[in-house]
Amino acid sequence: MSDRSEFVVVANRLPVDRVVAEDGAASWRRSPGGLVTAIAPVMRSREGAWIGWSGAPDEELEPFVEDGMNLVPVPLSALDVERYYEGFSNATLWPLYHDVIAPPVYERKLWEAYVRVNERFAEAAAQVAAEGAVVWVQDYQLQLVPAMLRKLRPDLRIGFFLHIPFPPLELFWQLPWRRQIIEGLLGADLVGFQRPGAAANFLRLVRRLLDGRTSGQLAFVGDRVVRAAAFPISVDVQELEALVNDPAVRRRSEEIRADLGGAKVLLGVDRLDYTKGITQRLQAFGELFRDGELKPGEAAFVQIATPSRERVEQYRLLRDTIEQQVGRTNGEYSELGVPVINYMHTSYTRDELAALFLAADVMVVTPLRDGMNLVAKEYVACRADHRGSLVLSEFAGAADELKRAYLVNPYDINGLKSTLLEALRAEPAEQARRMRPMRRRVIEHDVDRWAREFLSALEEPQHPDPPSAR
Ligand code: ADQ
Repeated sequence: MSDRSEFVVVANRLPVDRVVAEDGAASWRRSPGGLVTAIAPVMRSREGAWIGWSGAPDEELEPFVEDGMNLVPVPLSALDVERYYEGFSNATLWPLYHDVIAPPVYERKLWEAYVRVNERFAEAAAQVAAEGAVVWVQDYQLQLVPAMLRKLRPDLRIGFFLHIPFPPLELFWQLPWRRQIIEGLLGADLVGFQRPGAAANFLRLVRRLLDGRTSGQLAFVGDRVVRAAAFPISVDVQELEALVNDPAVRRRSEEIRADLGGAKVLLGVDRLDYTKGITQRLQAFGELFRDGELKPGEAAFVQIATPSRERVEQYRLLRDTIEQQVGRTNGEYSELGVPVINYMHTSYTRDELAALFLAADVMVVTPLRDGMNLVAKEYVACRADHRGSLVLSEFAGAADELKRAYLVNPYDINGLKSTLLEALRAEPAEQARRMRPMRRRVIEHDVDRWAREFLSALEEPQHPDPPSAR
């Protein structure tokens, strides 16, 4: 690998997962997901480097090349994982940035670990980046990196993208380290968010917390100008279209429908996370049987929940809650061999997911808060047949673009119930009328376009002069 790179991505995780073969031999495989797909071509054409953690604690690895990408591992000790990753990132920032759905944990030792690990990432980036290189920092785990890196390497062009929501001032104000986080982000030249409202929240904090000046999307920080704007992330439409055109995937989708005995299929696909509104949607669905609106065999819910953050207390509790709820609902309303909810706590391959999307009459995406939600866009990208209905929470970033979905407030269980019924009963013509414009949007704004637009905004020539001082 060449010494220094013109393009550097800094993310909590490397874009590869370790796979262990039956004979015990370990190798790397590119991680699934749009981010890697979108950035991989840029990495190759610019001989870029990707800085991130391997996923295993206490592991020191030398830089290596995989799938044409230069990978630079940053080690995390078991204590770092506990305090920086599970602690400050996932027990403090995650709930704070998602409307405090769960109470955030504010602990000084978690913050100290966050600072220490952010420094390590910034130092790694400073070593790898060539003179004047473009560095793109990803997500909430690394919000201090832009300022730390700028201090070490003022020559770099630094971008930051936040994949999760950015909270309003009234919530962000709780954070004991609120000032440091805003100053950390202001080290970037461009700070990207999923929604325009998030960028506005950030700029308001710059004014109120730092007494900074802003104008439109720009913040004026000393002699620098920082731009904050929305770049809604998307999916790899080509990959999904290829999957649903695969005869094996189509056959599998028929099989799934047959296994469910001809019932209408409602589908939920999420990481098992309290932000995703899984309990609310299952509650609403169960009540439709109680009310006699649905009968077993007429409609079946398939809920796939990927195991996630299982060492964080709130996630363990949520798993128990959902499993109890599924058990109770099935216990009350199922008939022999005809469960009303099919619940799978596991990760699926992309093929199997695509088959499920094709099999689903109603895709149910009801997060209480979500930066974007790619599942909603994946469903739309898979439905080239213009069939199926999408029920989508107003609190997902995707609702800004997928306006023809059945939009719901997931806290409103009665509203959710009537919307599920409406979506279930939609005629094919109505399904197509809604699906067509949503597909147009997703096809035109795919993940490639997202990466290109962010990077060209980052590389644009300098912004206008700051307005004169007040
Ligand atoms: P997540 O919270 O992880 O992402 P989401 O956007 O829905 O949420 O992405 C999940 C991805 O994992 C999707 O591609 C989905 O297909 C896949 N997935 C989910 N369950 C799966 C399963 N059981 N098996 C296999 N794959 C599964 C964060 C933010 C989002 C934002 C994204 C990207 O919280 O708001 O959209 O980053 O910026």
